[in-house]
Formats: sequence, C-alpha cells, structure tokens
Amino acid sequence: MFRFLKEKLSKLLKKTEKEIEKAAEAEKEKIEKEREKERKVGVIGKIKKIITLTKLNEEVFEKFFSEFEELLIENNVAIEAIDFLHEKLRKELVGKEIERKKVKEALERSLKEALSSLLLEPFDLIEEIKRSEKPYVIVFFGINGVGKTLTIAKIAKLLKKNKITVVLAASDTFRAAAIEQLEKHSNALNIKMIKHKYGADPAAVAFDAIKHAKARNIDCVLIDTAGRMHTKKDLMEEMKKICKVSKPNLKIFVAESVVGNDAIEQAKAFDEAVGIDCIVLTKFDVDEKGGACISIGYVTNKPILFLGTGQSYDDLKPFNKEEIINALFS
Ligand SMILES: Nc1nc2c(ncn2[C@@H]2O[C@H](COP(=O)(O)OP(=O)(O)OP(=O)(O)O)[C@@H](O)[C@H]2O)c(=O)[nH]1
Ligand SMILES: [Mg+2]
Repeated sequence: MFRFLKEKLSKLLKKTEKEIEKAAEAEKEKIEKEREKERKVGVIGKIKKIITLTKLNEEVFEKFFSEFEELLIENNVAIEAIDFLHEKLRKELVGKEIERKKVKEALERSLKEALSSLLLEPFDLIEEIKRSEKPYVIVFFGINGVGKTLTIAKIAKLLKKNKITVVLAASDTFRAAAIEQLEKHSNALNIKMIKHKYGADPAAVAFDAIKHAKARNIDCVLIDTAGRMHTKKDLMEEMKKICKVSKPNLKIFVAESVVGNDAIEQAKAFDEAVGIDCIVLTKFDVDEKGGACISIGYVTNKPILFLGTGQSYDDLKPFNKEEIINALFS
C-alpha cells in the first residue's frame, strides 16, 4: 500500500526542507550584511530569530504543494480531496514560523493533521448491530466482480466471532453459479443461507431471509446482490426494489481500491440511485497506489468501514485513520 506515494513523499519533504533551509540561509546573510552596514542593536534579535526559526513563504509552499499534488494525482487521490488539502495546508503553513532544524517534522505534522481532517471516522458495526433491533439488515451492492460476495463472507465470520447470529440471503439470482458461490461460504462458515432458484426475484429472497431471521431470533441478515453497472437503469431499479422490500438498516457499497477515482464515480452514482451509508474498499492488498482510500470518504461523505486486504476470510481490516496516515510516513 502507498508504495510509490510513500517513497516520493518522503523525498519531497526532504527536498522542501533543504529549500527552506537555503531560503533561511540567504535571509540570514542578508540580515548580517545589513547589520554590518547599520550596526543597529535591534537587528541582533532578528538574526537570532532567523538562526533558530524560519518562515515558510507562499512561493516555497506553492512549489512544495504543486509537487505534492502531482504525487497525489499519480496515486489516485481525487481532485476534490487535493483542493481541501491545499486550502488547509496553505492556511496552516504559509507564514508559519518553524524551528529550522525541524522543518521536515513540522511539514509532516501539518500533513498528518490535514489528512486526519480529510478522512472520515467509521462507526463500530458490531456495536451498532448489538444496540439495534433484531434483525439488523445489511444489503451489499456494487459493480461486477468487486468482491461483494467474499466481503459478505468475511463480515459474516467477523460477526459470528462477536457472537452475532447471521443468516445470508442469496439475492444474486442472476449470475451463473452465484448462489453456489455464496453457499460454499455458508457451508465453510456454518452459517445458514436462504436461496431461491436462478431468475427468482432477488427482493423475494431478501424478504424470506428476513422472515427466517425474525422467526428464529437471528441478529443479522446479510444480503448478497448481483453485480450491476451504475449505468444500467433497469438493474438500478431492481436494486431500489430490494431496498424497498428489505428496508435495510445499512446499505454498504463495495468497490475495488485498485480502480482509484472510478470507485468514487461509482459510489456517487449508487448513492444517487439508492443511497449508500458506508463503503468497503476491497483489494487494498493489490493496490500499490492506495489513493482511493484517502479521498472516497471525503468526496462521497460516506465513511469507509472496512478494507479488504486479501482473499481469505480474515483479510478484512476495520478502516483506521491513524494507521492509514502512519503508513504514509513510515
Ligand atoms: N486480493 C484480493 N482479492 C479479493 C478481495 N476481495 C475479493 N477478492 C477477489 O475478487 C474476486 C471477486 O470476488 P467476489 O466476491 O466474487 O466479487 P463479487 O462482487 O461478488 O462479484 P459478482 O457477484 O460477480 O459481481 C474473487 O476472486 C475474490 O477472491 C480482496 O480484498 N483482495
Ligand atoms: Mg457476488
């Protein structure tokens, strides 16, 4: 994760530190010359200050930021998020007095703070389910092949581990082998799954799973749906019907981290069509850039709940702001 971004960012911070140092040296020399010329006592204080402190001027900042911006764009961070960082960092850094020996640390600190206010904090799903009325219904959707079904299995395992009982709804009645795929997970995890035949109404499957949960006092229903392109109107209508019938407590949008800004466009389209509550970003383990996780929350105003980090059931990480930020500067 952040393979390119991390290395280049570290180089850029060092380079900016040198530039600021150079500017400070030049300023110091200028003042020393002035002092020699004028021999004014008051200037001594000024020199002392410049020896230990330096100011980041607008020019140095903009130069730094334009390179930083390039890095972020290259690594799939969305423009809206970059604009936010620009404004925030400009306010924070331009004209700020920084200890000369600690320029890199000061820049890093400001970057971390700016990133921290950019990233949305997720809520605790386990707590949310435990304090809600039973059954807590979650529907998963997204485009084809992003990892919805595997994410459902991962979350089912996590819930089970936390003593939350689960039933799965095989509401992808469209794609060949989709029902068997979910069934395999249901068997492996020993979790009940409700299914109909292929071609059946996905909303009816969801309805039956909820009925089953109510009858058996099951805590949570996880509804798998067919992958659909957000541009396909009839499939989006079907999605709306599933939501209307199942009245989910939570609508999770699943997207691949690797597709970068496309994931954001998809999230916006699904949000407009059915409304999304939060996001799971999958395939984070194979995304060398990682920028989507920096900006998708800010742009869509929906928190990332989990990151998918591999193909086994335990490869699901709760989204953690601090971890993400620290990974950028480690
Ligand atoms: N490396 C990696 N692979 C993943 C991750 N999540 C899912 N996959 C893989 O992505 C592929 C598609 O996963 P599915 O769960 O079938 O995706 P889906 O969204 O349900 O697909 P459709 O039902 O066809 O729309 C599978 O090979 C998964 O093993 C992840 O976090 N990391
Ligand atoms: Mg699937």
